[in-house]
Amino acid sequence: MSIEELKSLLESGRVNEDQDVIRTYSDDWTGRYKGFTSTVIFPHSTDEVAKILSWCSTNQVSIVPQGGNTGMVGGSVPLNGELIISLRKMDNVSFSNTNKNQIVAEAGATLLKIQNLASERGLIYGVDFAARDSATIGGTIATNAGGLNVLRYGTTRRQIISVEAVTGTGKIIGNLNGLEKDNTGYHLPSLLCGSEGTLAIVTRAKLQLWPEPEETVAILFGFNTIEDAVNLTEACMTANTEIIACELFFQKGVDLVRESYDLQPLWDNKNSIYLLCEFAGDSGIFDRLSVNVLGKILQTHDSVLVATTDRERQRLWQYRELHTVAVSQKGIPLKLDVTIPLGNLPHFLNSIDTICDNINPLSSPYVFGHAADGNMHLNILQSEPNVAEMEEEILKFVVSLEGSISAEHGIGRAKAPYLHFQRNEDEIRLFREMKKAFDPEGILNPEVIFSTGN
Ligand code: FAD
Ligand code: 2HG
Ligand code: ZN
Repeated sequence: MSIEELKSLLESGRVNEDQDVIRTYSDDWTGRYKGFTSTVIFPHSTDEVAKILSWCSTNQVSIVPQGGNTGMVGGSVPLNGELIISLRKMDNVSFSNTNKNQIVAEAGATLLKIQNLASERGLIYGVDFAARDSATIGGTIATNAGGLNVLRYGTTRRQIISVEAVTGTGKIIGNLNGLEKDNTGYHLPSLLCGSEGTLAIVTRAKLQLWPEPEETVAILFGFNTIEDAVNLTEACMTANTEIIACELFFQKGVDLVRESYDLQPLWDNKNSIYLLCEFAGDSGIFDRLSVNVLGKILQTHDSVLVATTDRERQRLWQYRELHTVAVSQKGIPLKLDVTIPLGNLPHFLNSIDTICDNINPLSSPYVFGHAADGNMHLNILQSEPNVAEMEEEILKFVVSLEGSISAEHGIGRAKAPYLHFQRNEDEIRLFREMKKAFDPEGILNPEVIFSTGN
């Protein structure tokens, strides 16, 4: 077996062995996972992906599928010299011929590309987050990405109507029929969504679009206690069907963002727990908000900023969206993406500093996330040399609070050793058998989701 044989099966220029190019694909976005490989392959079509995987399977060559390489759990880089299959050259998007509210996207198309096309028809794509200009549709399907608007539109799984993919033996499966109702056996879009490149390489998908709201209003609230912030989250969700996002962050994170970017302070008083709520619907949102449960808070609370124009909204969103980049400019954090049931969220959040401090007094946790989903992101700087201990203790705490050890970023390599915290032996055995059915030689992302310990 030689890479020359694979090259001969493909058009020229698909296989890149230039180490300067490869380097930019080998390390992950967070800087925590540094890989190496001899080769990055850039297929231009589903048939080419099929040829590559058929050859890799026959020759037992392991590969890592890669989209925008913005994943947060070390799933997209070759830690053991696997070949990288980058889907970036497959990035065509077009409206469906058979359904005006659907888009057909190749796996390498970015979220932004899809959002831009959707807006040409006054429509939107339901998944959005800060890495929109580089995260791809294939990567977001593989991780079942969530983001800022899950509350209204659900995770990626809810947006995919049909999917086409290539299995570990090079077989093309799925379809792009775009039918919401299609109960013909197992539902491949659901199964492949969240499979993190371990079952098949997603090549194309048909995506559902939603009507663009007439008006969007963002309101930033400041609180002194986590309980108050969580209470407002619950009140918004119960009383207001127009809520679209509800993000929680803290003064420590805002200070870090302001240190890295030239942003104004938000307000002068001491309210240091921030809840950024966004509402979208027909025009007149603010009037409707003023008469429901938020009315009293809007009139009496002294830490409230209302943004009704796109410019004002973007200004408020920067304080939240820039957290990830601002933290990574300080160092390589231990990242934990977890879900906690809302009722247990105050206890969780009030305990994190103490847990970290007890394990390593020098550690510095930053916490922010999607409050309505109970999805919190812990970014712990200076956790060395206690990373494993801290990770294990916090994830056990999450499980004890009936939460999930992975909310929206996946298991990847980072959480593979902890899968058994959440999934029992029978489930993990079944997962392995499913992998074997799709990828009998075990060439697709061999160390992702499963570790030798579970
Ligand atoms: P990659 O990082 O390239 O890959 C991720 C995983 O998917 C890997 O296991 C890879 O092998 C697999 N994969 C990639 N493409 C394919 C394919 N075509 N077929 C099969 N498997 C494939 N995530 C959220 O959920 N919500 C957020 O709010 C959010 N915000 C972010 C903000 C920033 C600033 C950054 C840097 C990241 C954020 N992320 C968020 C994480 C990340 O963007 C998502 O996990 C995204 O889905 C990854 O897409 P990608 O194309 O970069 O995939
Ligand atoms: C977000 O919500 C992303 O901003 C990234 O999911 C989270 O940096 C992180 O840990
Ligand atoms: Zn997130």
